[in-house]
Amino acid sequence: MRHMKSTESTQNILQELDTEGAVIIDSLLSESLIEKIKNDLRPYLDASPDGINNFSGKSTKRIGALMARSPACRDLALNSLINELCSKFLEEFSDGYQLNFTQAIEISPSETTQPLHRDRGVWGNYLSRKIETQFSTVWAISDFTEANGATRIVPGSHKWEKDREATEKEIVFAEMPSGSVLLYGGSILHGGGANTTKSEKRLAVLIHYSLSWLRQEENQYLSCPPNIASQLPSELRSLMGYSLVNPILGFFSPHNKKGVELVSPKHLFDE
Ligand SMILES: O=C(O)CCC(=O)C(=O)O
Ligand SMILES: [Fe+2]
Repeated sequence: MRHMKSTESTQNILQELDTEGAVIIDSLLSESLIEKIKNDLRPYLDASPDGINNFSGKSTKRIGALMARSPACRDLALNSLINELCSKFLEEFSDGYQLNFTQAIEISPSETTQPLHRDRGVWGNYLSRKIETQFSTVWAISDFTEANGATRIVPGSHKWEKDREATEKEIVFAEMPSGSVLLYGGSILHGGGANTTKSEKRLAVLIHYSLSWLRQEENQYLSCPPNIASQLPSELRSLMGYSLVNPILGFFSPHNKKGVELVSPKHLFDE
């Protein structure tokens, strides 16, 4: 897996994403933001049960609704380098992009490998593979090592025929220090790793963005309803879908507002 610095040109990062299908940007987050993220997430992780099968992971906790639950994770969603890369990565396929999915994933000792998959699978097989569906980020909140469950990636598999299976030799591990971020698209084969350590937990925050005309995988309006969204930066609300996509997609008709019809959800917040 290629590691790049955050000072690398966006063109070079996108070039690597195109050829290999994934890339790591090292050390983007400050120690203090990492601590804030851990503190925000801990009560929810502690209250969450493990998963129920080998995909969700029987020694793995997953929690969503991160924009509502974690002020520190909002900084990740809005990270300017990530948004610049995402915008360029998806611009060919849509008038814009949106927040698609937020999840913290904590992999504990004894977890086995998650089956390799392509994240675009959530939309079925209806879309041409020529259309990129998403831009995905996996933020390392703990260090990621092969032993503690670093994400497994199959470089190049975003250009493979759908049914080709990866051999063990073709799989690499997204090892990275905390504060780094793994980037990939909807078509690359990947999955969470096994945790073979005695006591280390691997903590990640996944923030995925998708084409603004696709149904969001995580329902952002229920995860972060208007009463909470009203306290967030306007830019983040727009990203979650409280906005129009040119010129009319996503309109609503406000209650009790005479003569106001087919407007942007921004009206909810008097914008
Ligand atoms: O936990 C990971 O490293 C990856 C998880 C993943 O790919 C998924 O749940 O879709
Ligand atoms: Fe995945």
